[in-house]
Amino acid sequence: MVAMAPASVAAQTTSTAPTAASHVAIAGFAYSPSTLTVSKGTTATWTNNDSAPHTVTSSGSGSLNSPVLRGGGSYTFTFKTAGTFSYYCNVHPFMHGTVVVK
Ligand SMILES: [Cu+2]
Repeated sequence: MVAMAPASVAAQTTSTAPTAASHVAIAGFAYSPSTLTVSKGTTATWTNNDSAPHTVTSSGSGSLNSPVLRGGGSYTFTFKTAGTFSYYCNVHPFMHGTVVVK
């Protein structure tokens, strides 16, 4: 007879990255949240809740480059590299947002 060792059940640790909302609402001529923090590989979605058109356009050399989003329109982008990415609205350059990818 071979004694069977009890199987040890490893405690499952679910890594909880700070709940990274991956959605940005565009409303009232502002991005909300204005700073979105996500983990690498996250697909973020912007949805324009205004009736005015908006864009999601990288400042500098970033890759965000949405078409003009009409009311109800949305844009998605998958962040594959870590970093801090600033963007603005091409129609209303006073609108600014940032995505921090960890
Ligand atoms: Cu705009």
